[in-house]
Amino acid sequence: MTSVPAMATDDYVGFTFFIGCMSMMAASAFFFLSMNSFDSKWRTSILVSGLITFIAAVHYWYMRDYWAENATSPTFFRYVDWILTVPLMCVEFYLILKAAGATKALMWKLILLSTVMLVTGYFGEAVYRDQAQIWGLVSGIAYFIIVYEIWMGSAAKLAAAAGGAVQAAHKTLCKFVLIGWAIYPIGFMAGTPGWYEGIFGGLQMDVIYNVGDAINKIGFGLVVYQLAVDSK
Ligand SMILES: *C/C=C(C)/C=C/C=C(C)/C=C/C1=C(C)CCCC1(C)C
Repeated sequence: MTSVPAMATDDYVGFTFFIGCMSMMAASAFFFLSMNSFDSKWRTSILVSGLITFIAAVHYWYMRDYWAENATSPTFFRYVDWILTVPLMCVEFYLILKAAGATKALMWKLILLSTVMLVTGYFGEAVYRDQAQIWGLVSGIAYFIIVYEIWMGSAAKLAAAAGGAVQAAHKTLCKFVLIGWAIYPIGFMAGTPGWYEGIFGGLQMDVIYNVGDAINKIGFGLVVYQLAVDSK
């Protein structure tokens, strides 16, 4: 029989991996089970909310284990999780704006930008760590283009045209991307060498990422859920 490793009371990384895993599982059950009570128009959106938290739950299971075993950051699992879930969050924007005329081109543009953001981030964090600031900067530029696109670009125009509950939900998702996603570069700066070390170097990268994931993945899903409730 395998035994469960003990967790130190000040192991905040281990604790947030553990609670992150449970929260993502609970959120997935919530989204999946509520799905069929909505109009078919919203079902795909709620399904995607559930897939985002479910994919995260599985990765958190592995990351929690990896941390318990090695006490080092599970960078690989972290980025595999993100490369699957962040594009799905881009799909959410497309899904809620689809009725207002959103095109697949918009969806792919956001997916491409998020992929660039994450691949360059991974290079800085895991592959070329001594050039982390350059890769982080490139990643940050891709991030800002996403922010621009949803706040002021074509996505914003479609949301304005849709009006009502869709516009309100779009606006809230935009705030998640602007404020909630901004948590991640802080984690990156806490965990990589660079000019920012003196400012963020004392913080725990994984705690920051774990808090960011809980806020953004579950929060995003709840915004979509609320939209489905409001337009029932
Ligand atoms: C569920 C996971 C989410 C929403 C992950 C989002 C991740 C980011 C917005 C990461 C952004 C980064 C930068 C903007 C610069 C530094 C490198 C990253 C990848 C941490």
